[in-house]
Amino acid sequence: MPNFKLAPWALSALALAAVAARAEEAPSPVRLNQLGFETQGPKRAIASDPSKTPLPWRLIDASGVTRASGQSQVFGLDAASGDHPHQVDLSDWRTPGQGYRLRVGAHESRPFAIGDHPYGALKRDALAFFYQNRSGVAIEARYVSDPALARPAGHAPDRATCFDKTDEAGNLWAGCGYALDASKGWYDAGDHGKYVVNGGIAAWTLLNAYERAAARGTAQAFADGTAQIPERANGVSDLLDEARWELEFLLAMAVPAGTVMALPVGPQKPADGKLVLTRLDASGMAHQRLHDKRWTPLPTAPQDDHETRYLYYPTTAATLNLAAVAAQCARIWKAIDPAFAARCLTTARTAYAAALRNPQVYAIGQFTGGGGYGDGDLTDEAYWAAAELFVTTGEAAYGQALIGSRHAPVAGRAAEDFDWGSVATLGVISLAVAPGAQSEADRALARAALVKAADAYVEQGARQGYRLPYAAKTYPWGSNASVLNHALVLGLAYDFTGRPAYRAAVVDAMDYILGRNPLDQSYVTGYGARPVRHPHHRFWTQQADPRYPAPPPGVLSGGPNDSNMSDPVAATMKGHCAPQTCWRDDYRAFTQNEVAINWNAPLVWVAAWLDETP
Ligand code: 9MR
Repeated sequence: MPNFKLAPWALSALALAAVAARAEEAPSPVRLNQLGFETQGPKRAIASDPSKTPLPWRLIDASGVTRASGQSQVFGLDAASGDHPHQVDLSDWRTPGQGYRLRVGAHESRPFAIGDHPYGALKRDALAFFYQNRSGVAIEARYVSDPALARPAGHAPDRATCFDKTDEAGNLWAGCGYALDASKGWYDAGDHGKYVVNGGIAAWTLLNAYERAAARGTAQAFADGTAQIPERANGVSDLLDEARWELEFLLAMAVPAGTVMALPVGPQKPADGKLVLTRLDASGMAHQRLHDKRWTPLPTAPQDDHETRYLYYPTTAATLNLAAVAAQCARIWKAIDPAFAARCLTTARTAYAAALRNPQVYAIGQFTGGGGYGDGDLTDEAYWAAAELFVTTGEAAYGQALIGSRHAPVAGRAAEDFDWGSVATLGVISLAVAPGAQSEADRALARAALVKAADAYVEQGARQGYRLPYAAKTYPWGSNASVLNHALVLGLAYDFTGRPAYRAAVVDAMDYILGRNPLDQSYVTGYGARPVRHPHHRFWTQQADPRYPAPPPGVLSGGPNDSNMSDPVAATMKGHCAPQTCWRDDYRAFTQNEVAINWNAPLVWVAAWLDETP
């Protein structure tokens, strides 16, 4: 020991450093859901060990008594993780408690809990993500877990005109002669952009959580007053209040009647980026994006973003997204707020008609300062919009569009995977669960397609070393949401059939998200012994600058991504990581560790489902 006295401030700095060091738990070779296990639910753990023969395992309670034991199941080499997993199944042990440990061979887990309803807090925190990313309103200290998370309103109002400059490829855009007040909405992700395509699927997912719960009689779980939001005493479900914040923005992104604009028509892929623009009637279409004219640095709090913001040209994809979600809105608010529902329905019809008139305006312009959400296949968007309009109105024209689509459910065929760019299954889900005009036969066909998809996911789980019901060879940007979207379909399949294998697979997916993965990482802030701490976000960016807050609990990291490793952190990992390990808890790793509304939405859905579906 050096023989000198430390100044008191140095002591406290050391103490703080020790606390920080303690907080950063070392990874354990025994991986399990760090939130713990449900008393009655499946309980699977993975130990990574090179042994080719089974290892003995023991479940030890808080007082050191062995409560269960067995032999691990050797999986062999697992491509997704690069590990040699041993699978352990403790499901038969159903006694709640704290401080359990699992010993597998020479390895011992951290203490973990078994209890009822472990997801109650998570579903609320995951929903609070949306309030805290609201644009156009102050985030008040009384509604957040830490006063440092409060902030003045950003982009209030968010009024913008159309981009009227030269884009990155040298195309000159004419502007539009109007400005829209597209205030409200949620910031998309780590950036302050607002995008109709991604807003569409995110809002739909929350609204579907509501519709599914209402159909099952559990909608009171998010009743008025259950969330910490300004609308918590307006007599309306807080889940709906939150989704409406986004809907108001989406509705505001519609192109005014009587607008003629020069837009790119058809799948143009010019080598020099120069687009052919054609003048057409854009009335009722939706602008693709609203964002800053250039990228702002990290950190930038919303209220400190003084960049000029523009509306970027309307696209068919955005228009169909608007049609779909506005149609969903129309049926949900019909009895709650008839005037709002009517506004939604008019917008949905107008948008759908505009998309039929202009079916091939793709998001191919090259603009900086925001994300593209470009998509070259809009047949799934068209199916989704027609499905939502048909469920809501029952009108023959929408029904005909469904029959003619290659995305329509067919007996014996599984529903497609979905994400922001592949949305047909959203329509299938609404046909399967939403109250509406669809026939019982339509409903049954849609359910069968979802059950068939769920069967495939269960099978995928059996082939994965970590048993997650997801088997991509390459992990996409936002892979954690892909895993959770599988869980959403599995949850629905369980609703329809009651088969325990589907519920078990939902748990498998959530186990992976909360720590049963090769990095021993909980991908949700504030949950588990090793939670993500440093997501890519312009305000929750304490790692970049200690004057900014750490993220609130309940925020999902996008997760491992070995399909696009373009950020400075990912670039150093290229070629050196198995798909499930291409991830770092670093705010600069925007391809791996960003947050996004379309990722947190399925976290809300799945956490709520688990909490409300015994
Ligand atoms: O989630 C999007 C992912 O599928 C794309 O591959 C990626 C690159 O285009 O963009 C992601 O979305 C980002 C958006 O463009 C801008 N806001 C942040 C989003 C999440 O990273």
